[in-house]
Amino acid sequence: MSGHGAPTIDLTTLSPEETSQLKLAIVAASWHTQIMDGLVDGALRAAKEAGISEPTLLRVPGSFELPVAAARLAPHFDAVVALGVVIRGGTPHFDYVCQAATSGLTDVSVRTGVPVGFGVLTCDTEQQGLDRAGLPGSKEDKGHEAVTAALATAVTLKQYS
Ligand code: DLZ
Repeated sequence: MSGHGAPTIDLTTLSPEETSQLKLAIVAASWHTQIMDGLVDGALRAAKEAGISEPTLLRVPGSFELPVAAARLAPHFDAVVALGVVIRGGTPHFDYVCQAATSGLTDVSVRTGVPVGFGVLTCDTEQQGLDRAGLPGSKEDKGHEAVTAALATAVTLKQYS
């Protein structure tokens, strides 16, 4: 999947009165530290730009644990963002972890009606993760993007709550 075609969602075009009132939780896995640090920094930067100074940040061991953490927090927040990095190895483990994280987070989002931003990188190589981590030299900033998408969705859905 290429990043080509992604929308430009500028948080400054959303009403700061609305976004700054949103309760945001970030759940973040811990594998692949350097890439994860970039994703978490990007997510916190996006939250700050939206006027959310202190989002809840919860760390879990791996991406497999993201859905249960998101499920526990979602009822208490307006938006949840899940961050993780899964890198393909020599066994089918990659597919199971990616599938569990993706379907689990989708289930949380649909079941609770709380937007869950998907900031889980599923990569063939470490370099692909570094390219998307929002680090100096990265081409993309997926932690920032995931927060922006979740907050924009939360603002859109708020009128139907
Ligand atoms: C076991 C495992 C492996 C091999 N690789 C990754 C990975 O690349 N990224 C990640 O977030 N987690 C990985 N894990 C850990 C699982 O997500 C999970 O934490 C363990 O299977 C324990 O439930």
